[in-house]
Amino acid sequence: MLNLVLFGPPGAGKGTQSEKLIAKYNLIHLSTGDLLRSQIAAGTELGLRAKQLMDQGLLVPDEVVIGMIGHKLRENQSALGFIFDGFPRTVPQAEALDQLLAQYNTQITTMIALVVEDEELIRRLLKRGETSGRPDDQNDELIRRRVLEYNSKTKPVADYYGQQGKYTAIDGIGDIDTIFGGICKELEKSDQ
Ligand code: B4P
Repeated sequence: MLNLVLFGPPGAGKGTQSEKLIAKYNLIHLSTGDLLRSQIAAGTELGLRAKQLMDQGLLVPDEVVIGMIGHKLRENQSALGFIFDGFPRTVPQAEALDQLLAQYNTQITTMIALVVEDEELIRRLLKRGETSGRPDDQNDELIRRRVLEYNSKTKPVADYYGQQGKYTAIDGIGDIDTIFGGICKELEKSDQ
């Protein structure tokens, strides 16, 4: 069973590569960003609280995203594997994910980190903001805040998986299909 954490800063290509990976490996895609945006679109209380934080480039509280992922795992108990996109984003989220997966006698198999320098991230997200309508992609200052949140709260998650021997870094700059090829090669290596 393949349980992949696709990791990287905002704009690194997690969502872009997830789409291609789901098609190839028949995995269930769990993106906390997408789950939160669907709560916002539905106008739920959780969505309203999350929107206030997301619009400021801040992370949503751990218990909120852990609860959402726990619910999705229960709904998809017979799945052949998962791709976690944008989750875990803090060490407590990573610890909670291990505990959740242990309930189903499974664990994270690999973490792939897409490495992209800050200025390229900002350029990509500003470009996406021209068409996405996402409030958190709209201005340079807000995007820089998201990158700062990543550097202070999310980066330590890489060490968490590194200590378990599950961390692999992939260059996230360049052609989307070439990056995808590199990820597939790593996954097939770790499956042997
Ligand atoms: P996310 O939805 O996860 O947003 P993201 O990090 O911006 O997306 P992603 O990184 O997937 O974008 P992609 O590279 O695909 O989170 C949004 C917010 O939700 C967070 O800021 C936070 O507030 C909240 N949140 C989510 N999860 C949370 C959690 N676990 N805990 C707490 N809060 C949480 O795409 C970026 C752009 O780059 C696209 O336009 C794409 O076309 C382009 N691109 C991709 N690859 C490229 C390449 N190789 N070359 C050039 N451009 C490329």
